[in-house]
Amino acid sequence: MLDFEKKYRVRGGTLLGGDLFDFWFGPFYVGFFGVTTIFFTALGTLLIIYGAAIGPTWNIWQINIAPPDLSYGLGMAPLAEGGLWQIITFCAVGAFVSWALRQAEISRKLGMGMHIPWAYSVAVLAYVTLVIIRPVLLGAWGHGFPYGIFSHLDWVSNVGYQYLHFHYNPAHMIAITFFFTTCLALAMHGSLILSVTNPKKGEPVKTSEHENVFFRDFLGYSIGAIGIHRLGLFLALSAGIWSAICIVISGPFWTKGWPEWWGWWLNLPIWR
Ligand code: UQ2
Repeated sequence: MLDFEKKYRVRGGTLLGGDLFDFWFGPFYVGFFGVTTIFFTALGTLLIIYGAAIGPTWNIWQINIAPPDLSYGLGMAPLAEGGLWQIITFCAVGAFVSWALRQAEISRKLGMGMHIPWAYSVAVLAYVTLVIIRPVLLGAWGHGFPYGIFSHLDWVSNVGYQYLHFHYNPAHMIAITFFFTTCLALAMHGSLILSVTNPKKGEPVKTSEHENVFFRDFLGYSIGAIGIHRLGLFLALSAGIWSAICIVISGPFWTKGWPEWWGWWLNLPIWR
């Protein structure tokens, strides 16, 4: 234990299990949700390995665990016919939700806000949208994506072509813009922090005043030390939320090609 850790290793703040799992394993907080995270992760991983073992290849790029055929609808399928995919998906969601709740328990212990579990939940939402929400709205688990390195890339490509040109999806455009802007903001922030903490040899580390002055000289505006973190969180969460939106509307809301959606613009009476 590092000397300052003693102060922060406090009892309580648990959501479930009371004091039962309120202890540490080495540097790791355990908690009820630490136990459930390990359980779902171990079971899911073993099922993936089993799925690979009954499959045709051990080539890491080609291993594929596919969802059931569309004909199974929202029912259960035999293990080798997509049933494994269904149980693995259940384990994944169980592990992700457990992880978010473990973050919430640790945040409560430390008297912090719930920003971290909520932010992580947005990433989980994007996954849940792909493998649960959209398949349920479309009426078949077979609409989920397959678990495999190349197979999931093929799925993305095929679903993209199903809508003729996915880049015309306006929510996809917004999501991409948020991903790129997140990268820009993190590049600006990371480079600024490394700059002030790595001065010339013999010079002292620079302060937040230097950070503000750099951007006021450079752009005429500084968003501030807390501001850049709020902006970064907003940009990153927006990227995840618009990703979930862009895929959930493809099929359940819009079944034609996305280029055609822009007909609303070309059909405006102003062009007549
Ligand atoms: C800043 C600031 C930081 C930063 C950064 C800025 C002292 C340590 C990167 C500059 C950020 C600006 C001007 C906003 C850019 C807007 C977008 C949409 C990318 O001012 O305060 O704190 O890290």
